[in-house]
Amino acid sequence: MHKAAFISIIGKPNAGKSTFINALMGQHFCIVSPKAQTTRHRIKGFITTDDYQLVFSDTPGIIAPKYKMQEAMMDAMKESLEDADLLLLIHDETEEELSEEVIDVLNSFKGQKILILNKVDRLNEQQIVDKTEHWKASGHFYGVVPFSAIHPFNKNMLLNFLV
Ligand SMILES: Nc1nc2c(ncn2[C@@H]2O[C@H](COP(=O)(O)OP(=O)(O)OP(=O)(O)O)[C@@H](O)[C@H]2O)c(=O)[nH]1
Ligand SMILES: [Mg+2]
Repeated sequence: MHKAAFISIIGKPNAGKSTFINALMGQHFCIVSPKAQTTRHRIKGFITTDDYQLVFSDTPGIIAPKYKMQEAMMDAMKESLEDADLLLLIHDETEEELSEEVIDVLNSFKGQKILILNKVDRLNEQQIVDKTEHWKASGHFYGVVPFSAIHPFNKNMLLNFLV
């Protein structure tokens, strides 16, 4: 059976959204930089196999907008959610809490939500287990997947999970 899904990638600035899409695509096409707010527009990535097609939409980092361009960036992010089947929140493992802005976006999305606990290359196994359990218990997400966008060893497992 051929499956297709639109997947919206959201998260705070610098969480690793663009690196994440690059990791899944296995080639570089998103802009990645250590400076926050690198992604200003929606960028799409496609993974097509005989069995499925996944379309990823990269989005600007979620912030409380302070000026016009940031408002436009947040509009672009919200627009990406309108046609999404699935939402992936890319979350930096060092962040203990979800920001108010992120929670608002999560609450506005009616489909399934998955938290990607990113940058776990900086953690030991016990820390990974503890943080994964913490986010599972938050009740916001259908699933929580520990990941490292720069060392994506479990990339195929993640793709299978998404499919
Ligand atoms: N250690 C580590 N660093 C990561 C990982 N993923 C991303 N980074 C780093 O985090 C920084 C931000 O990555 P981006 O992919 O540009 O982040 P973004 O969420 O797209 O940022 P904006 O587009 O600005 O919202 C870069 O310096 C990345 O190299 C990871 O899995 N582990
Ligand atoms: Mg980006």
